[in-house]
Amino acid sequence: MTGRGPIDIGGVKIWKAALDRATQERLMECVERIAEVAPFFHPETRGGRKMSVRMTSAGICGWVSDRRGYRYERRHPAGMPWPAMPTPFLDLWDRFAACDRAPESCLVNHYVAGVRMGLHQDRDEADLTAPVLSISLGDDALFRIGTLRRGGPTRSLWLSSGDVVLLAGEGRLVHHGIDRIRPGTSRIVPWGGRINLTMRVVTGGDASRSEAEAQD
Ligand code: MD6
Ligand code: FE
Repeated sequence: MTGRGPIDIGGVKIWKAALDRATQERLMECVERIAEVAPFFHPETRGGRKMSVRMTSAGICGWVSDRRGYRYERRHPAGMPWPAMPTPFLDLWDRFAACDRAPESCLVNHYVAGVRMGLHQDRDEADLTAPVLSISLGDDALFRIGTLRRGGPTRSLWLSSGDVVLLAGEGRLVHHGIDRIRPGTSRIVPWGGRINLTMRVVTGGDASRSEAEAQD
């Protein structure tokens, strides 16, 4: 059940309170298991600054950033492969993403007080027609949604634990970011703060799929 229909802001779909407490706890257990295998790290920007958000990933590839820039990699910066995409994550993709391709990566972001994520587009994936699905767990976060154009008008709304956001179709390349979290507003995350999961298809569409099939 997805409850009421989603809110639509500039093509970004938001389902408030879409996940019940038991589901949120199950997802959080998956995150804890991911972090045991592939510990959270502070990615570095190309300029050599550490990002304030901590990250890790699950799936066949994970998002990394360092002085060489950002990209998807098959391994964690410490060298281990990323843990497999947990089944409960795949279930959410099936429920919300309306995409015939499976997600190949789930980026796990951890926010604590003072951490923000600047306005950005998600465009490091080869197939920009595939959606990005985002799940919020833990403390409330002020989510800012802009337009396709940088510097356009923005609208903000609070995301809470159990909210689901989909960037698809005309909303896929909309600028968005997190201005701040409201610490202590949830107890779902055992370390405190907020966890955001973003699931994506990373590789190209039909061409790379038939290539992969040809190698089977
Ligand atoms: C966050 N979210 O909620 C940041 N990206 O912490 C994102 O950057 C995001 O919510 C792609 C699709 C949905 C998102
Ligand atoms: Fe994003």
